Amino acid sequence: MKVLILGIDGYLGWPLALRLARRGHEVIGIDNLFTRKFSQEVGADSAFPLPEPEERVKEAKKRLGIDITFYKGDVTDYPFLKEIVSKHKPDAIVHFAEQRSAPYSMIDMDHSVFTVINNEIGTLRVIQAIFEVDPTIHLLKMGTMGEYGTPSFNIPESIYVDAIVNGMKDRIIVPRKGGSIYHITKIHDTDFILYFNEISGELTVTDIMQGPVYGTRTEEIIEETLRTRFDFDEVWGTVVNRFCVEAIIGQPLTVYGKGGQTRGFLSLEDSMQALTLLLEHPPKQGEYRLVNQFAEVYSVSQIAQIVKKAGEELGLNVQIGNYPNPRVEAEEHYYNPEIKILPSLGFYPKKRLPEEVKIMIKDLLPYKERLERYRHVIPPKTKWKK
Ligand code: USQ
Repeated sequence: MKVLILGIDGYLGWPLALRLARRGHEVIGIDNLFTRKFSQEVGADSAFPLPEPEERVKEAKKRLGIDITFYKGDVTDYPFLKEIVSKHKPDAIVHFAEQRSAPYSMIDMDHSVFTVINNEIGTLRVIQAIFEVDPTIHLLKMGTMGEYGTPSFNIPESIYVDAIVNGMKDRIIVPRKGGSIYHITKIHDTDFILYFNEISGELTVTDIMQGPVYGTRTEEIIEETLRTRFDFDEVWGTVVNRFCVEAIIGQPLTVYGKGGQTRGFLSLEDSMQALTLLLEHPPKQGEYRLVNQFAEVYSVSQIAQIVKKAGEELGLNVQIGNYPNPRVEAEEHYYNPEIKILPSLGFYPKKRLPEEVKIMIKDLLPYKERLERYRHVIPPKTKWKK
């Protein structure tokens, strides 16, 4: 299969490129390198030093014997995007090329506006390129479990649900409630994709609702030079990855508010497993397929306990802190999402959080000095309520 990865330089994009190429697929990637730039904008950097994209491609060839074609460019630049899609005519396009941080989208109104323009125009341009070049291309679109919010009903794994509204029965889109401007852009992406799928009858889509991903490794990351980026600052880092770094540098774990915020997590390795299964088992032509993608459900407080235990077993002194919540979100709530499509394709989580956290801490420990230099960008600063 020929796969075009939009956002190949990112946390998920790079390991997916390695995985697919190693499985014999032809991999082409695009990235505008914005995440590198935006991480610097907030004074942060990846925990692991990142080679330039051209270097990464050379290292992949040298260490794994695989070929990856890289283009620097922006998916919102339509002539550029169309040229690459026309030139390579991929069987599938993986769309990761979005601003992926909830806090970044909430820094101020300019960052909210940027996130909306970047993410929503990017998605519309990808749909346009598919229609104009080859409508049979499978679009694998990264959405988020955060599109659903934290409702008091069991989250179904389908786009429609039968509901009774004001006493009358109808089939409605599963209610969605974003917890940041970033999450709202993902909801709009889903609306766009579903709409064009329905009016055209031919857009073939897998719309992935993925929970937060954690981890430092995949099977292909066998060398320092093949590592993917790893963010831990208050804007770009996600909760498990941040807690591991905090444990190492002796920063009390930054539990926001009551810590009852509950999400469906999965490891980087299992995210790669799931994405590969979905690409290798595409939906029928013209089908819109929604997939919930996570492996284990935990609250933030439970994660803090897991990281504390793992850290202490490795000789670290780990404190659990308590910070006023910079976000506006439910801190204690019901959470029960359905997951059936990935298991039906053979997905089984290979990594579990308690064991994986230990591996992550071990991988990060040699970078302790580098992590210490970024101590000031760890405490929460970006507030939802101004
Ligand atoms: N949290 C803390 N302490 C921290 C960081 C986060 O308590 O130091 C809490 C947050 O308040 C939130 C939860 O942990 O309740 C998850 O936050 P996160 O930063 O790990 O993840 P989030 O901002 O929701 O976004 C991340 C990715 C995003 C993806 C999303 C999946 O950045 O791209 O879409 O996870 S989900 O969370 O299911 O929406």
